[in-house]
Amino acid sequence: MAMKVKRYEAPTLQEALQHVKRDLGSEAVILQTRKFNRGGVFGLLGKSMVEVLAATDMESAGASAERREQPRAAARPAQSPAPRKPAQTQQSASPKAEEEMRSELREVKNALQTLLHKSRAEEQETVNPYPPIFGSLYLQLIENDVSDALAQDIIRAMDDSLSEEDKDDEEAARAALERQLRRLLKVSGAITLSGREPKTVALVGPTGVGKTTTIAKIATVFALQKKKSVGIITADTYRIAAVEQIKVYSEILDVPVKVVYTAEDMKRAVDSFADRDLILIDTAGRSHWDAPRISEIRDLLAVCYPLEIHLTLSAHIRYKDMLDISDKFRPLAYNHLIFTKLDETSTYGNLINLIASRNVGVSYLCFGQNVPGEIEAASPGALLNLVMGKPLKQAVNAGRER
Ligand SMILES: Nc1nc2c(ncn2[C@@H]2O[C@H](COP(=O)(O)OP(=O)(O)OP(=O)(O)O)[C@@H](O)[C@H]2O)c(=O)[nH]1
Ligand SMILES: [Mg+2]
Repeated sequence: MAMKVKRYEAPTLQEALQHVKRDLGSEAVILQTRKFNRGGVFGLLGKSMVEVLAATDMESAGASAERREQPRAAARPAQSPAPRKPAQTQQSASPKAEEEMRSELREVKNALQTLLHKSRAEEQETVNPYPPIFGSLYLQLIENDVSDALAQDIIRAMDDSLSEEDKDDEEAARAALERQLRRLLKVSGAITLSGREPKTVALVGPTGVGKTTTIAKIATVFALQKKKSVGIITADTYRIAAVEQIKVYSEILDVPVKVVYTAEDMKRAVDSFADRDLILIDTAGRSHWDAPRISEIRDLLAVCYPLEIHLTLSAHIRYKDMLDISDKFRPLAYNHLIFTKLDETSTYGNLINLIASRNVGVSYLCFGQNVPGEIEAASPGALLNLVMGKPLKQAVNAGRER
């Protein structure tokens, strides 16, 4: 097999890999990655760069280049039908030119072998060559916003879990990826009612993420579909419209609502719903940097224990913000995660980035403004599909089909 080997440089591994994919196609094998500093004085203060050495066989490189050519060819004016030169040139290469090319390739291969041996001996940041399918699965994860560190962990774990002959088998590699992802996904799923005692559930989180809307969606599922008795308590007296908003939902759903201002009010409201199956508590949205206001919520909820606390997050925010929010809301001791606004993004890697780094299960996935509807209990299948880039509606329905 004739190999084509190329070297790429970019500020991040992700960008370098995107160049590789664009240039050599998704079958490319990553032979080596290395970090180095560009510029600066004596190697100090330079710009941190990543070098990637990638290889592909000539055929698939040609095929991927051809695929890239197609849109341009289609856009060409009809009066200038250019003949497909590159293919002809390749076919009519003289035996001498072909032999020269072969010998060049042999040299490249030899140089590569030496380089790989050397790098294995000296470099700690070297990625061992993986089979091509690992490369394309890795890129698929990166394209869906799975963090580079997590994607590398997943690929390493796949490599460890597969036998040598299964490593080249696409189906086996995909199944291994699915197993690794499932291992990372923590899912708590729908709220379960505990029996005689009412189940008390509070939603907390940043401003405007959809807490009130999600409370209304959950109330609909339990009150209308499951025919359970539901009570809603709102502690969001901060915004003028907030109380009105929840009252409108409670009237439509025919579910009683209590508005509370203090911990004593909260205690009375919870006690008054002692005959209910489910008590849903809506709280005011708080900036995660506003620790005093977050502790006000903690004081209000302290009188409701035992209760479930679901931290509600918009799926479209940056991973760094998700991490900060999930840290700053820790004083509330939340024990579930809800992701809303799945419909406002198209990549879902952040969900698994966060889930893998926090020991909390996902309860619900929300994907639209409509009440009722546009909510699904989280399932491993749905999260897996989202992370692997399946279309939203298809992905979230997966849980129901299983
Ligand atoms: N696209 C989309 N919009 C949503 C979703 N959930 C809620 N929204 C919208 O987001 C906006 C804020 O929703 P709320 O339910 O008021 O959010 P909140 O978290 O209660 O807001 P605060 O109480 O002010 O913190 C509204 O316009 C909702 O219709 C969702 O899953 N997808
Ligand atoms: Mg609200």
